[in-house]
Amino acid sequence: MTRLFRTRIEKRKSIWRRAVDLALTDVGVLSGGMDHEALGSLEERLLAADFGVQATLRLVDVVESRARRGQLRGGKELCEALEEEVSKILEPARGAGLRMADSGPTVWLVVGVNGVGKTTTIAKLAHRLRQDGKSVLLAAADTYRAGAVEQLRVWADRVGAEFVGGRDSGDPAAVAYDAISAADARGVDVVLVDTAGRLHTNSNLMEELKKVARVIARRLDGAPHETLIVLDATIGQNAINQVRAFGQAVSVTGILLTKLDSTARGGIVVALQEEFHLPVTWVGTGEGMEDLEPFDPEGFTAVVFEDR
Ligand SMILES: Nc1nc2c(ncn2[C@@H]2O[C@H](COP(=O)(O)OP(=O)(O)OP(=O)(O)O)[C@@H](O)[C@H]2O)c(=O)[nH]1
Ligand SMILES: [Mg+2]
Repeated sequence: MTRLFRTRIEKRKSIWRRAVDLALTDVGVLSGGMDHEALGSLEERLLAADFGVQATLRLVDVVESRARRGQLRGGKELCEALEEEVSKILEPARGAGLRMADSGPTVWLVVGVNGVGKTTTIAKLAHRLRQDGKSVLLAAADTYRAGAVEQLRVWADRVGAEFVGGRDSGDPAAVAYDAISAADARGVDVVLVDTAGRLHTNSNLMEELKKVARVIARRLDGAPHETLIVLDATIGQNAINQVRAFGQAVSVTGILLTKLDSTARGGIVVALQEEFHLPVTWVGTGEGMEDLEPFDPEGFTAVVFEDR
């Protein structure tokens, strides 16, 4: 194993170690089982780490029934039981890559509320794609926030991507349309469509987003190949409401989870999977363009439920 590869694995591990610290060794497992207090403490820790009510209840139930059958004799067995059950929850996320078109340009539409990291994550994905030898076009369909078009143009230059931007206050659907036409004409592999941040409660802006998705679908058969919602891992269970609300406007196919470097509540990946069965595909771990990691369910469970 190369040193670089080992360093990357260590970095990934340390992110999850920081982002989900359950301190399971402090949950008292009595010889032959867990008492009421220990179960309560486990439940509290899972909720505090943002596993969400649904996944937490499922996990505590599993632990309780194993304890009742005398299968939990210590911390190691507790960790194994949790790891096994969370692996089942995360199973659909395993190996979930982002879908590419069979031929012609691939279009990924990126949505989410204000400030969650949409534009930065698009830049990071574009950087990855460029490293993989793909040609990329960034479409600035955020014509709403002043400076948004320029922000994406700067990223396009930095990562070596082509760029199509609208005028401020222009029609975002028209930008997406023009971007796909340009990609088609120039033989570009992947178009990443950046959209304005919008509160999921703002119905006008949600209507506008529907129009963007509709126009993309009409312009190119099979597009968008992915509709990715960006979620800020630091906001907790509100992320669940955001997925639900955006899901009513557009058909969300995957989740990009940002700011894992700034949270101790990374259990949200489990809550999201349990609730929506939508894969978390990539996670953001900083502000730089290298700070993006593929989400790896096995790595996650191995680190989070390590008997430390
Ligand atoms: N620490 C950290 N900061 C991040 C990450 N991703 C994005 N940010 C920061 O979050 C802030 C907002 O990022 P943007 O990419 O502009 O967010 P946006 O969703 O496009 O925002 P709007 O277009 O205004 O809706 C910036 O300061 C980013 O550097 C991450 O993974 N970790
Ligand atoms: Mg933005």
